[in-house]
Amino acid sequence: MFRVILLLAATALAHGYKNPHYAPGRTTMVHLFEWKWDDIAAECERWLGPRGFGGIQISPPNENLIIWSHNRPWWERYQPMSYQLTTRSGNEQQFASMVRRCNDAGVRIYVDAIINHMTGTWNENVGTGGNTANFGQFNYPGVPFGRNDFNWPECYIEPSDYGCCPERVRNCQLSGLKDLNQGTEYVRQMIVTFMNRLIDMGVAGFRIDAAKHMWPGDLRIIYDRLHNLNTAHGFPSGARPYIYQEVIDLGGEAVSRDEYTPLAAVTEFKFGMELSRAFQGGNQLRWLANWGPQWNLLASADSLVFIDNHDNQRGHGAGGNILTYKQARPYKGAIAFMLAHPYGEPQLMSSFGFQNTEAGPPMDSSGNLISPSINSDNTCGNGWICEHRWRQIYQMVAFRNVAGNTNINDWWDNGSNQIAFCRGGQGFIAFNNDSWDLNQNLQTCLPAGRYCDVISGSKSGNSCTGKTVTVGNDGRALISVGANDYDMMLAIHRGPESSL
Ligand code: QV4
Ligand code: CA
Repeated sequence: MFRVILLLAATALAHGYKNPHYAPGRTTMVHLFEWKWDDIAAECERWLGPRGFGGIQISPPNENLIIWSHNRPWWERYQPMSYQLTTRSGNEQQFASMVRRCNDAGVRIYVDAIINHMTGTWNENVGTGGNTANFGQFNYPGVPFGRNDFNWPECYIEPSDYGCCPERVRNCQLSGLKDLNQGTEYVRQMIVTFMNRLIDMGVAGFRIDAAKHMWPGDLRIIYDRLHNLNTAHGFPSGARPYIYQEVIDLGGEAVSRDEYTPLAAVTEFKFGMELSRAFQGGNQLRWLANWGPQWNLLASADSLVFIDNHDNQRGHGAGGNILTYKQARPYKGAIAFMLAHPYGEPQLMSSFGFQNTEAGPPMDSSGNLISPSINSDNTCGNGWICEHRWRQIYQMVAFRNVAGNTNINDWWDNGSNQIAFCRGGQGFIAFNNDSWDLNQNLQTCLPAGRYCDVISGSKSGNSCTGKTVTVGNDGRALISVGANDYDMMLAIHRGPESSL
């Protein structure tokens, strides 16, 4: 009996960490990779808030090692020097002001928390906050951490360890990054203090970097010591932070995603891999009719999903052949499917352009980040891609908000790569990834009327700059997506962006 109660209590707690606590009517977060805090605050007010985005994953906010020997690569931010809030993205005061301004605009902030490790061993040893370290001594005075706070004896994770040896995956060094021992009270305290400071400043949750490399039992203790979200930032009282743990589990490893779902949400890497394959033509779209757990994906409520992330868009982490902004047409198709489908908690990637997979974000010769410029057509410049400002993508964020918690109904397919479905009576979408045109009279489930296809254009007064769809009294409409159309999908919904 007691055990049952304990289990129920643990489940209830885990459930608490799986709610992103978006403002009402919002559903989607975007990773603003390597953006500065001041720019994010402005983006919340001028774009993300008004367009209905739910939240932002930010780059790690705590001090990292400056790595000039690799010309300040993006990955230097995954080598912590301390928990002081000073990075190339900004200082503590700028961070606090960003969180306040974004929450006021209805947009939540989620922090990428690097708590598995500190830095590797380097010749350079100064951090973005001015702290130094003695790597040979495992000495990080900025925290402070010393030898006893790390796992001993020192060992390195070998590729073969992933198949056999959970204790090596958890207690050895990932890429030579000095591995903290979260089993010690002092280390937990430092981590919890860091995370609670962020919660008190108004953040809504965390991505737990390298969660696979930490013991679930230690993580549970850390999560349970976190404060409730700050009600002065508009969160309901008693709200637990949203936590999504980075566990790359494509099957066949000694550590499984299922060890982490009892604690909180988990990144579902199979999601982007399978959709990338399908939208590149490696699998027929009709098979997506049962998209979800039947594809061996996590339960929907456990799952943070995305097409690409900052690792696999450049060949780091696991899983090849991931669609990115570089294959714009199929990428937009996969993103539209993700946002139109009710499965999972979706996250968009917003990138800087790159050729070299190590290259850092746009910066000047002193290493200062260069802000994105905003063009008159809403796109970005100065080297920033801003996928979240592509019409086909932000319009689908609005589609998802309108679809709300409806299910899929009236699935249609042509037995190949033309598919269509409704979201209750709220929205309708069709895809054509075949080499011939789609011209069908389909059930849209929408009230009779005229709708603007938010993919090929947008509403302008009472007309549409793209395709107009006329829905009859029976809910049916002629749907056309040519094989050579600029985009492979058509989407209409009951929101103001689409109803004419
Ligand atoms: C090098 C050698 C090592 C050697 C070491 C000695 O490669 O063999 O032991 O020197 O010091 C960078 C360099 C890497 C270097 C390392 C240590 O690329 O060559 O080791 O620094 O100084 C990012 C990058 C890594 C980068 C790391 C730290 O992807 O290349 O390493 O940041 O700067 C697995 C994990 C998963 C992980 C994924 C990449 O299960 O958790 O690999 N994903 C997350 C993040 C990711 C980040 C980390 C984890 C580490 O998403 O961006 O790695 O925080 O799948
Ligand atoms: Ca570890």
